[in-house]
Amino acid sequence: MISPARTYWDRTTETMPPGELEKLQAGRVQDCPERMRASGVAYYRERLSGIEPGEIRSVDHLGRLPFTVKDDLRDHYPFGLFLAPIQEIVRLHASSGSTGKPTVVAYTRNDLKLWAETLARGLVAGGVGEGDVLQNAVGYGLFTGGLGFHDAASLVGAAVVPTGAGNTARQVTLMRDFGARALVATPSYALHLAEVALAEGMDPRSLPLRAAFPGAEPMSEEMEAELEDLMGVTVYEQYGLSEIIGPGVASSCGLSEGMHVWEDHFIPEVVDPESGKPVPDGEVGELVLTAPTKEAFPLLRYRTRDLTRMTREPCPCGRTFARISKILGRTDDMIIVRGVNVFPSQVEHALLGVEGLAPHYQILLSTRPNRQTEMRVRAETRVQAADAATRAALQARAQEALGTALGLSTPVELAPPRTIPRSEGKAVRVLSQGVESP
Ligand code: DLL
Repeated sequence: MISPARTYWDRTTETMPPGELEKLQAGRVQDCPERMRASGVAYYRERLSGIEPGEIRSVDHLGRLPFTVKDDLRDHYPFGLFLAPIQEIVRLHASSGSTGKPTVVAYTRNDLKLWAETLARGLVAGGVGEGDVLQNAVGYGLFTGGLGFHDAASLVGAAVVPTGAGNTARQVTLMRDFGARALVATPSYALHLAEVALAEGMDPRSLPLRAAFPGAEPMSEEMEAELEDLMGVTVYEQYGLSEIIGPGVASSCGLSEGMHVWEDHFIPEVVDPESGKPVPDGEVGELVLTAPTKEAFPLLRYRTRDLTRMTREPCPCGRTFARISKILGRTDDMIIVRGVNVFPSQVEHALLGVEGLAPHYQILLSTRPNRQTEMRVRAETRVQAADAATRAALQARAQEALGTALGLSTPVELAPPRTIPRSEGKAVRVLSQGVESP
């Protein structure tokens, strides 16, 4: 039953002394390049040609290996990098991405077990177990969210309601009728669910819902607080990506900031995105992950493009695993406006600090040949402004907040309540307009 945190799915592993963890990781990183070499796949042979057999003997040696990037996966579409023969593969997922071929990932039976185990740790940290109804409102299908959480929730013994995303009014009714105590949804869809519940005259706070497990897109502190407040839940944020396994790479324990990386299987490094050199703990950089234990598709030093900070400060929950902060942006979602670097997450942070604005916004970019990118922000108001003066004051406050946060004067358009499109999965916040090819 949902109970306060400090419960573990796998206490021995989750609280492993750092020295033991290092030993475990060392064995795993040693094995993986050898498996790759033995596979006969030309890509691995070439990639590892400068590395002596047995050279990688600890996590500290990982830096000698080249990075893997998304294009490596695309270039070997669909199955070119898999180590397991198709006879051993029991699941395929894919993520579309905005350009080019999708990236395809594969799982053996053991990989599916490993995935459910690591994600189960996150669910149990949020108190989910037997006797709980968990509504799984992320997409089922090629997206890893739906089936990933489904298997993990089944493993911990919760009764899963596999609604997937969409059909929101019905979701809300089911949530009430089935007495869901846990919800999995993207943060933007969780907000939308709360909004629809309120519109149907149902206060989500009066429901048995106790814990939410949002992930798959950035969520500012303000957005998290809004979710907790609107739904009367504790939020346990989840992080992951299909290439590494799906959700279940890192999970929050609710007792400290950030998310514990399940680093017995997913080994994190944080590097300077330009130089690729490691940055010290506490500094922002790009998260690089090594997944040495998967059978079908292990990865060495995969560049996630996600920007975060890592800490090894002890956590009151007793877990010894490193934590990453909220994802602060992606190296590829940075917008350069009049020479200033802007991340959408900064815009969200600034807007949600302005009283009167709802957590729904769009960043509108106009790019014209030989002109600098211009940025406007459309921000939804919580209520219809009573008069022009109130509206103008709110607009001015929003512009000021953005100006301070970004160091850039940014025009703000106010949008009436409930006019910015809601998403069922990952919200689209940045819209490019007037793009012409030069
Ligand atoms: O989004 C897996 C997932 C599903 C995670 C459900 C959590 C919950 P992809 O579709 O491959 O996989 O997208 C991965 O989503 O590189 C991040 O940029 C972003 N992302 C995932 N979790 C978070 C998070 C799933 N908690 C990409 N905060 C990643 C911010 C996140 N961004």
